[in-house]
Amino acid sequence: MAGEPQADCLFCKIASGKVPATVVRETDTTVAFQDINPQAPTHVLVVPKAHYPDAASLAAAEPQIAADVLCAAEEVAAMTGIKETGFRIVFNTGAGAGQTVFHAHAHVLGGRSLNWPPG
Ligand code: IU
Repeated sequence: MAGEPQADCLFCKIASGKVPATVVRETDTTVAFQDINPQAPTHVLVVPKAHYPDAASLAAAEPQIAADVLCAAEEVAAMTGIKETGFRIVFNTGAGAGQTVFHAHAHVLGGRSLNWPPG
């Protein structure tokens, strides 16, 4: 069924606590944890507990949970002090855009100057 946890999905396992991660925030529908390979002084991933392969399919199927992910990203930015200095929320969507883990996730990045356009 759409949104059900997938046994072979790393972020489903992190969201359910089966695989450890440094969790910084959790809500009924989302989990936020430190990226294992940070690209900025603050680099947190926000994932929905429901499994959708990318942010676009999440938004199409569950717009309220997509909004929850965005709100959680804002709260992570406030908690980590990057809201004041500027931060970026990134949803790599599809392998061609650099997505490597096919469970929807927001990257919350900040703590250094961020270039535009991204690479
Ligand atoms: P991407 O947008 O799918 O490329 O992002 C996947 C992110 O997941 C990437 O930044 C990885 O460093 C991160 N990650 C992680 O935090 N823990 C893991 O065990 C694995 C990937 I695999």
